[in-house]
Amino acid sequence: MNRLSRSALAQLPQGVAPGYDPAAHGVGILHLGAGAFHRAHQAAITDTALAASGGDWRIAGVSLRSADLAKALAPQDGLFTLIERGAEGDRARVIGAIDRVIAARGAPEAVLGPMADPAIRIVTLTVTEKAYGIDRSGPDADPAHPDVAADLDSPTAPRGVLGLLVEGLRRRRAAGHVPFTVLCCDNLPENGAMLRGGVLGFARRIDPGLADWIAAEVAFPSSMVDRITPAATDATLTLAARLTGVEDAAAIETEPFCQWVIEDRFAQGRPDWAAGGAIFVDDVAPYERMKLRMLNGAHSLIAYAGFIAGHALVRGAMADPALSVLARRHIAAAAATLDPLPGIDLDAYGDELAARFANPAIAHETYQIAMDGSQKLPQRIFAPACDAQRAGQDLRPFAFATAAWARYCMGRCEAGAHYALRDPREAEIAAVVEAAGGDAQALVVGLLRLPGLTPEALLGGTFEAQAARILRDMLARGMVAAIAGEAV
Ligand code: CS2
Repeated sequence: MNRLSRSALAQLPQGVAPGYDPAAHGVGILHLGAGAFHRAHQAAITDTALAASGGDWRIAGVSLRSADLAKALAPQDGLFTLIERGAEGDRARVIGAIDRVIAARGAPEAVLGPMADPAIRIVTLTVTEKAYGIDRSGPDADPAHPDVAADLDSPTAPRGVLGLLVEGLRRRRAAGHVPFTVLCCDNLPENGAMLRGGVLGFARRIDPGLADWIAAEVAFPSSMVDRITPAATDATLTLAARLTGVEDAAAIETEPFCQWVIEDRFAQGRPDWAAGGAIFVDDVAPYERMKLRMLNGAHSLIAYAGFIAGHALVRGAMADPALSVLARRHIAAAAATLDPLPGIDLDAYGDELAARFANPAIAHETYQIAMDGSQKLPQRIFAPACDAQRAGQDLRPFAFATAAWARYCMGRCEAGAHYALRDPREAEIAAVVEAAGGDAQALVVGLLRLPGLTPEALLGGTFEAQAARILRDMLARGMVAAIAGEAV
């Protein structure tokens, strides 16, 4: 079987190849974090935009950690297969929007070169919540984050996100070029303002004049991104080969649903992303809140409660009647904390979420979503819990999700097997678990008091007491019984 590449495009089945000639379009976007999510979302939408309206808007991707993707895509001319898997079956398309992927680890110049090039008009990011090194209370750069600390010591050879952006912008300014627009596409609240705060805080520590220039000249629009994309497996590659007739070492699979809501503040233009379904609005924050609280909040509940109850996959957790009742209860409680959004029916959105979680074609691991809880719970669970408390609404769904996270933080299954927590605050969490010695109250109190984690308003009151009681029940009866008891 031939390997996917530009010369193999002609042999693809009807409708699978990009609807344009990739080689005819230059690169205008540098993307940090070229993982499966970016390729299923922004790259796919950019691909549609290029087919509809053209432009020099192809993407140079950057892998900050591993070189695997760069190696897989190089012989494929950046092409890869995206398989959309839904009730109507599987649909493959080859995406031509990525020009190449750069392996950045130990090679900052490979990223800083393109960043300094005025052809790059937008830098986009999906690097996960923990990679930024932002102190959210500012927002400011967090000098205790390992990448930020290393890059403040050596700002012209950075390895982290803030360091790379600031050095890239410094070079643009030094060369007299206009800066690129910075578009954050991670699941963080007010993600544009958050990243701006981190970048300015970093720049201010090394060069206040540069910080002032960035503050005045660089746009940081916010965006809300959504597409459930599990990690690819060997089965993904086999399916891609069956659907396209060519071999692809970088194929990925995703759900049919795709949403991108963006603030339209691009200093030097942008692709026609609306042609690919993106929505442009003046203020993304309410859309972000909806998605973070309803989708991601319920996802985290399902991940923690489901994982401990023995469900490896989200769809399996949704097939458990009691857990699916709790997922729907959570979605409804999250929706109740939101202001009405013009053009959006929150009930219908919630129903659609439950159906997406249950998609039988998508094998999304609860363990994958459970990762990095300390980075996710504030915007997914604690922020809506604060609003619910203020409005006198039921806190129990949020307390249940928090108790499930605390149970997960214990690091062992009910049968006794240990698993890795995979959280950047793992050492602090382990110390709290150790000190609590199996006492539910001590564990909840200790975890919620990790510095900077939980809003003051949630400490020492009903929310904390409820979470502790629920955790005690989970430990006494086991997660399956606790879920069943909660769902009646
Ligand atoms: C998930 C998200 O892993 C997680 O934490 O909740 O990656 C989720 O699948 C996406 O945000 C969906 O758009």
